[in-house]
Amino acid sequence: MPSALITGITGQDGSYLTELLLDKGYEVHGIVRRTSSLDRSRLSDLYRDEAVYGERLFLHYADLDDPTTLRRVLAKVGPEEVYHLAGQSHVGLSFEIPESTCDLTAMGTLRLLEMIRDLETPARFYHASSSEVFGRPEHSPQNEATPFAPVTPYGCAKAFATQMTSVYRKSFGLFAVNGIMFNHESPRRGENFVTRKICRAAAEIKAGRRTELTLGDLSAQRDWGYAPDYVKGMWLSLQHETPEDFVFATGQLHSVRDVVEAAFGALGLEWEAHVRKDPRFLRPAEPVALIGDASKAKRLLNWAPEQPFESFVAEMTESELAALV
Ligand code: NDP
Ligand code: GDR
Repeated sequence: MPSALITGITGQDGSYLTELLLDKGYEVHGIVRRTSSLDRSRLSDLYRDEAVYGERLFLHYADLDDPTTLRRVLAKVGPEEVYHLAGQSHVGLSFEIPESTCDLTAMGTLRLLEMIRDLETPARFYHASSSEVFGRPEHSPQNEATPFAPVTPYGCAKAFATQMTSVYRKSFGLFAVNGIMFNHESPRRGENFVTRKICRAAAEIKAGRRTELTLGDLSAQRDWGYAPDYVKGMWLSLQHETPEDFVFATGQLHSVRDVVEAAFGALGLEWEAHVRKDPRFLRPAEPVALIGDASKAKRLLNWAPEQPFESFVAEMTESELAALV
């Protein structure tokens, strides 16, 4: 049975990746940090399944800023593959908490690379990099050769971690891969990311629980895809014969306004009467024209995004509505 260790297993991507790896016959280990609530909602079905939890899925306490714990888990598990997804993943909040964002996301990745380098048989390593490394690029769409120009603390931290991953590949021969992922969403998206926030508000307005949704920049554009498609790319990139960096993206731009129209439209609501702009949600700097060219992933991994924009926005909105009744 192949074994994998996932950092960030309790997050959106970690939970879908766990399901994918279990389906493929892996033994899956995840690191979790101590929190005041034991509610790991995205994993709860697996956690309650006696045939899975404690049999093929194992959780270990550790923290990205506590290297001893990470080293201990790595030594105990001896994974063949490490999927490094943990970090402070909110770009807007990285302006409020830049030091901890950089410590976890940049230094946390370096610490992990150092530990893997020391292993007798180094695990294959996947780093969850981000389109935020491109910031304000000179060319669109962006691919693996596009220079980094981050404009946010989060983007700077990911740029450092991405370049370190490639330094460790080139200098120490690690099988270390950067997946440069553009935005991807699902019903399991964190509640303060814009797609989930919009879909939840649309459902609550439909159910008569509220009347208003406040947002920042409605004209901001992103290349939005569907999270379960992206975790397939993570797995494929570690099965490739050579370690390479890959862009994972849809190649299509949509605005925040498009998300609002799709979510409210899916429930037969007119959005104009409900949406209000609030400068609190504007950021000191925004990346522009982030749109990905995933042709390398298509060519070498046979990867392509499957679920289209309107379809996953509708799925997210319906899931929010179902949770209310
Ligand atoms: P989430 O925010 O949903 O999950 C983040 C995970 O990191 C959670 O499991 C969280 O644990 C864990 N974590 C945070 N801090 C620590 C810490 N100090 N020690 C251990 N674990 C920690 O993110 P996503 O699943 O959406 O994204 C996964 C990764 O991919 C992130 O690194 C993100 O930056 C990156 N990425 C995501 C994209 C997207 O569109 N989703 C696009 C590009 C990159 P806890 O549950 O305890 O908070
Ligand atoms: P992003 O996602 O910053 O791209 O990072 P987010 O959903 O937070 O923002 C997308 C765009 O929407 C605009 N926006 C708002 N955003 C939030 N969160 N709340 C609002 O009210 C709001 N109004 C407008 C934002 O300004 C932005 O332009 C995500 C994360 O998953 C990162 O971890 C990942 O690396 C990148 O995607 C690629």
